[in-house]
Amino acid sequence: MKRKNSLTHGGVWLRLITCLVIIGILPACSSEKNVQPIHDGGEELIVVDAPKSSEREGWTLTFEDTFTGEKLDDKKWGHAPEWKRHNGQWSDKDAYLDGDGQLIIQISEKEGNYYSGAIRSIGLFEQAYGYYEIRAQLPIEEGYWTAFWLMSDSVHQVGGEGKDGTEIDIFETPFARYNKIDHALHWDGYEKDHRSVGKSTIIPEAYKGFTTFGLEWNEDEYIFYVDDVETWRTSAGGVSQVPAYLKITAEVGDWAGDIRSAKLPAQMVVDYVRVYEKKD
Ligand SMILES: [Ca+2]
Repeated sequence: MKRKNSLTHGGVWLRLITCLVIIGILPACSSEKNVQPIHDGGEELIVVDAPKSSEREGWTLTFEDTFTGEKLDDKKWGHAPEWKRHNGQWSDKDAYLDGDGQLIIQISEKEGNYYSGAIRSIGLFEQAYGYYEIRAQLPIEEGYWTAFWLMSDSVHQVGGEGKDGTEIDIFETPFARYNKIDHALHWDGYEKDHRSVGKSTIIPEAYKGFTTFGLEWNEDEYIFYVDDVETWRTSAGGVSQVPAYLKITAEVGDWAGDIRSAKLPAQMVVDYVRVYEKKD
């Protein structure tokens, strides 16, 4: 299902899967970068972009979307309202399934106006604590950023630190042009009492092919991962104790640089989203 896209988006890296999964002979393996073709008697046997198993030791899967089918699953997601956002506007038509197993979050331009895709699980799936993971291929131009984040409407409640609601940005890419991946927390609204902390890490590999971004959120701290490597650990704001919904978005804004240099439409390609809760 995913061969065409994987090869198309592979660029100079041939996105070949690390392992042949021959049931009972070779175990599945999870690393998807720096992959070599596997030869068998002169014939190249290649499994492209085999999905990583959804099993996670010590965790129970509570939400999964692999974005198969032709239409976004309305039992899991809705489009975010077509609000104006910074220098652009969210637009339903810029968040869609490609029919080949992937979600597309697009950034587009029409008559000098900029649009981007955004979906969210508000009212459909909300959870406190757990492990949250997205696998996506990110665009790397200026003028827009992509993000996977968790949101609670109670983030607007001033006081109580972030314990009564925190915006948790599992990843965002305002500094893609510097090869940076950003994580951030926001709480106590977005006005004068707004508090925020963040971590920015230079990870060029994150912009090459598909990358996983993960968050463990437990009662004591948040732990952020890029391709299963820990990038930030914090308990800032006291750690939110309330359920949050998922958001996958792109936005256009000066923060990310000059949109006029971007080749549009541009796309973030999302392979899957998975959420887990810790087993007792
Ligand atoms: Ca608060």
